[in-house]
Amino acid sequence: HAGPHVGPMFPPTHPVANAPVGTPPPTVDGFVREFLHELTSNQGVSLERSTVNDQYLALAQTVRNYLSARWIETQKKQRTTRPKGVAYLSAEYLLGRQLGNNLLATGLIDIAEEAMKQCGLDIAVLRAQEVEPGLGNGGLGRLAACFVDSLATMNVPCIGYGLRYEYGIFRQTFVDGQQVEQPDTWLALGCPWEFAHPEHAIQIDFGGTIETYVDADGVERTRWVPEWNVLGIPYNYMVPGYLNGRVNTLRLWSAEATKAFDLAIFNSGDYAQAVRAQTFAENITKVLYPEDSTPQGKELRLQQQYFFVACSLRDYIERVLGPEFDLHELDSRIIFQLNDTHPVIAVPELMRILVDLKGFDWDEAWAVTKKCFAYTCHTLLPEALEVWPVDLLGRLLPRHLEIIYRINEEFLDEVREAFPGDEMRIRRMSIVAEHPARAVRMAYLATVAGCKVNGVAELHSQLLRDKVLPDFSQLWPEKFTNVTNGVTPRRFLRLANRGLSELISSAIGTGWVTDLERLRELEPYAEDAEFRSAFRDVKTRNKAKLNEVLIARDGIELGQDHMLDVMVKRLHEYKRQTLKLLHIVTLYNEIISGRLDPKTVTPRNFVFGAKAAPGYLMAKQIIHLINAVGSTVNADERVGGVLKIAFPPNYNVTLAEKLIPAADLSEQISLAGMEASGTGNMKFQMNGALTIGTDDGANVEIRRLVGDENFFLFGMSEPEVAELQAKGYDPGTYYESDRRLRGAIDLIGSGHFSGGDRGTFGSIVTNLVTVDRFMALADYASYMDAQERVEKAYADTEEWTRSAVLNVARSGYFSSDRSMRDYIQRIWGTPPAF
Ligand code: 8GP
Repeated sequence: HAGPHVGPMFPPTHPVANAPVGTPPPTVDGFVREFLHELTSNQGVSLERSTVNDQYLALAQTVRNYLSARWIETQKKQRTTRPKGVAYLSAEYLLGRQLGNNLLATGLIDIAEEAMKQCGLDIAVLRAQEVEPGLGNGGLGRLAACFVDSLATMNVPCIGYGLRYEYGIFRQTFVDGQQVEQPDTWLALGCPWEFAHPEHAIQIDFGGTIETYVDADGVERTRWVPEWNVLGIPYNYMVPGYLNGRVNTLRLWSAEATKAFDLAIFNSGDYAQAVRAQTFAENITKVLYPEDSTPQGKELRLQQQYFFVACSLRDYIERVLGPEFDLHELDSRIIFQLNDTHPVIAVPELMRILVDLKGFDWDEAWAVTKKCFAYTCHTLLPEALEVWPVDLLGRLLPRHLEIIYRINEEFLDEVREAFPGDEMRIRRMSIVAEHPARAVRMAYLATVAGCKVNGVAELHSQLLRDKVLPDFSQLWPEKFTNVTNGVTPRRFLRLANRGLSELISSAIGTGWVTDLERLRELEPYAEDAEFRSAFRDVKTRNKAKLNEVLIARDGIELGQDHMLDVMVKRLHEYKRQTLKLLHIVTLYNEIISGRLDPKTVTPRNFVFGAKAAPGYLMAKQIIHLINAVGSTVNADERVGGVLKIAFPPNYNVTLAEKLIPAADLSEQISLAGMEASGTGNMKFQMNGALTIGTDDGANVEIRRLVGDENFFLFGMSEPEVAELQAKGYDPGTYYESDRRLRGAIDLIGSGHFSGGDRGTFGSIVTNLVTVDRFMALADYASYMDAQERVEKAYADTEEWTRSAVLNVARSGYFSSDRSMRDYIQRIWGTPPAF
């Protein structure tokens, strides 16, 4: 790969060392003064009269003041050095709480803690007051948050662009075991981390028609005559690097009406009509679409997508680069990374800007555009690939549709030239699908326009080339590349697992926080009994903390001294939460039918966390079943408490930070060839859980790194899955021939978990036995075997700990810093700036 040389990351320095000139070093006294000042001047209350929310806001303000000086400094330097930067375009950022991370990044954790103590406050209580911004669904959104953290830490200029949803991912509650969605009112008590800039509002157009005209030079040109518009208001968030003085920007857009209010109509007494335009406009950023891995063909969603990329392109071109900049050189200053297909409408938008507004001729504009975009695909599910009906596009963005048609025409000419006479291929590859209805395939548009296309783990990138986009990879093999996902060790190890972090640092120093490969130096400690014992103590303490959290949060009490077996991720059939359930129900069934003595079973807590898309009925039924099995098994005295099932509602980043450090066993059990990568799998490994998993997504790379002896592999491989599918898969044969499996499924079907009602979970049972699209039954026996190996291994405490330590020691590759280095070398060409 030709790319710039990326040297070692800048060594972390103490923040004081590179604080802006004139900034006094932080002291506890100074911090107390600042905090009290914020409390009185911003919240307008005295310490004695303040609420926890006041205190949290004042503390956040104090940290924010400290960061904003560095933020301004970063921008100032960038204006003079003009480096190439990354614009990460993502409809989702699942940020998690900000306070702890920002304290960590500034090196202020201890000072702030002591300062709060001197004020008579417990910083943990203040931190718990923060509501996390849930502006994402799951893996894709959390990945974006990890990436911007890593770029800041690695000193790479980056702007994250996205949407400021007024309501993020819904808050999940359970009513009689069934999911009920509540609005996520994350802004209700104020968000201290955002900076609104209404004076930089950008007008975004929609609808209308296109017309041709002859310009001053006699050239025939096209222009868009839009019908309506809204304003995009930027809200800026600081993205601090870890102890390096850099603060990058996350810019999220909020929609407002151009004309908020019609006074004449209001005065006439029609109040609803007077604010109609406002309501209409503000709907664009009202809520996050709670869909994960399914496209939502909703007009409002297309509005959101166009709104945010149009704002972002205009912002970068007009405000960051400025009117003097020669846009022919655009790729020297920016790469727009498309996080899945949600932002792909940016491609025709850039073409429109260059051709219609800046007077480029088409070929010139296309040459620039092709160099400025790169596309990351995050899925393998064919039904998850976004497609926009031509009718809708034409109505909402008529000029963009026309541009897409022309891109397609020229692209298909290129295909014709490469494969003369192959009309089938032309039809397969067309950006515009003709059946079932005319529609634009956004993944194809992204592939045609992008300078690079990447998958998110080795297996995924290979399947992307071979199965999802085979015609494209044949035409342009050099366009395709892989960047395996990663996660930020700052949030998911240093911050979430303070005990383990301190243990690691006491053994190998603190360098691992920004150079995670250094965890390798822990390998010899796996052989050190004292270290292993300390490692176990950390796990035990993390479990105790988790217990406290779950009791306070949900009144859930886990079994004491149980193995902690965790499956947390969005609820999807391909992820196979049902397979996990079949394991649990089998154990339960064997116990209550007297074939298994509970005293011989390793006591386990099974913890689930999962949200189902509100319209995904099967997923919701599976949630219901997990809860039903949980309440039945937990209450059954015959089990003697050895199996304990917990399903805390509303799994989010905050809960992940408590669950993952406490886990012993990480469940990564998707059908091979379905999970693009997974990132939870990496977080568990990094925190010393062992994985039971299929050869899918990044599990493949995890297993290769930790070694077979430190990983519980089971199930079919992807080629085996393909073979079985080709042969014709019949789940019924597995059901018929496996007594334990049949027993478990029959128990569910019998109404045992639904008060005798066979109907409640009938569709799950029928689906499993007759369809089972994700082959849970085919992998069941192998999964049960692997679980038996888990039991045996767990019984040998020293060996288990040894494996756990090696898992941590070999997790360095899964730092998102490494992912960023790969993007820089393979795709972006944006070396660290200063
Ligand atoms: C997820 C993948 O399912 C997961 O394996 C991967 O780790 C993560 O992306 C980050 O790369 N994909 C999605 O969340 C996704 O496809 N979302 C839908 C909107 C397409």
